[in-house]
Amino acid sequence: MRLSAQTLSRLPAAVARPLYDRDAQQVGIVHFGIGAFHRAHQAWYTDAAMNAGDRDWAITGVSLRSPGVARQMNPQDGLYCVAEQSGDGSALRVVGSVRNVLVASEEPDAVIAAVAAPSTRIVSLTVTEKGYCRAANGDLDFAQAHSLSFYYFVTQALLRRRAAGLPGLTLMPCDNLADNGAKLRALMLQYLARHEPDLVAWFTAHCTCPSTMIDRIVPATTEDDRTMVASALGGLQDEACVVTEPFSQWVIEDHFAGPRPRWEAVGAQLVQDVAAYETAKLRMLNGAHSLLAYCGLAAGHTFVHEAVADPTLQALATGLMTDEAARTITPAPGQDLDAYAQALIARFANPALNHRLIQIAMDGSQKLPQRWLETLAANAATGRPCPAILTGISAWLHHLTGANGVVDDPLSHQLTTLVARHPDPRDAVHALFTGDGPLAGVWEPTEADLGAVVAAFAKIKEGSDARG
Ligand code: CS2
Repeated sequence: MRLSAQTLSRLPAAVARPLYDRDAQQVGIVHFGIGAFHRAHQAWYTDAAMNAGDRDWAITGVSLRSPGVARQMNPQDGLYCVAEQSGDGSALRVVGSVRNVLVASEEPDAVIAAVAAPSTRIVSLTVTEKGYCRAANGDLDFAQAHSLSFYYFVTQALLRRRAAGLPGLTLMPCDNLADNGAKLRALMLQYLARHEPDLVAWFTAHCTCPSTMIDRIVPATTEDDRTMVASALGGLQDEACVVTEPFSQWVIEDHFAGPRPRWEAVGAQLVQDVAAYETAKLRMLNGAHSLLAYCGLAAGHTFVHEAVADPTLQALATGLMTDEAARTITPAPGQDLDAYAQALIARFANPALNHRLIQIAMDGSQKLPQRWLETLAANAATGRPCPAILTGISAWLHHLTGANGVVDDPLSHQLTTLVARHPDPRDAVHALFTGDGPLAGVWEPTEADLGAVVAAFAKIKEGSDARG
């Protein structure tokens, strides 16, 4: 028997559930990219806000292509369980904020209608870094931003809203990109200027794109997780459950085109400027994550908690955070970057989360500029070396040789061909990061940097070859 509106009353009394009348809520948010992260983060905060008395912020989720999440959630009336896990045990809550999930490739008109509906005030996005369809220079890649991208659906809906005299929307990106609000706005304006130039002035006057810093570690759900959740739900099967850590953080630029949920009443921080939080999170947490992923895989580990238990790798991750990344950040008032680094090591060590290194290793070409290259560039300006990140770059090169299996990256063909053509890491670094390389324009390696990469690469390769 599946979790659903009908079976909710069968849940064991200890399991928390929605305290509001779900059927009476209007949809206020349309969310593109309703994966595990959104379900454990924004939808969870929104459910908490409605539990605390807020109304009419139900969410329509959109998957652009894959029907997987719709098949999991729609038969459950959008209900699912968030299980927070740590060494101290687990806490479960059934979340009710998601009304339904649409699959854009199957029902494009329903997606446009949802965004154009009068009750919708916010369109939010977790489409991953590559979902913004950027070319290497950061501009919109029009070939990628075609009729199955969120740009198309939002534009069609904005045309309808303008024609109907409805208010504009807040477009809120929740992906790990630096300055994500300003980036989304610039890309959206490029799309409109090409496809609907008439709409540019209306968009500028009626829509906003606040930046957000989002943080919660959410590994991909496994069959074991589903079995554990079903047993905690008294036997009810939940195909859409997510497992996460107890920690969560959401810092949002308070720049909305219209109303918004009272997320600040349930732990989110609404601020004037998210930059310091966002930079710290991307360069420290995500920077250390990518380091642990590539170096950890090279050292034969599978999970983040295993990699961070390895003293050499823990020292490397701490070095990246405190000696390299933190040095490039001007903290916001009250922000303590050393304490942040320590807390991150403790979060990575959570033994109850099976967070796979290979999941983090995905899409390096989209992640490394804001995680590593900006730190390298900022330190280069003051002549400070970055041995940990350079070791990370060596481990990424090793990853691109296919050492950890098939490379999962939108640029995989280009990257793996380039690394195969340049077996000397010095040449590979030049070809990747300089000239017209796929990651050029952020960081210029010095001779000393190249020497460090060559030495680290040899060590990584030796260790990995020795293990067979
Ligand atoms: C991770 C992030 O997969 C990855 O690349 O670094 O998803 C990370 O777990 C989250 O950003 C934590 O907030």
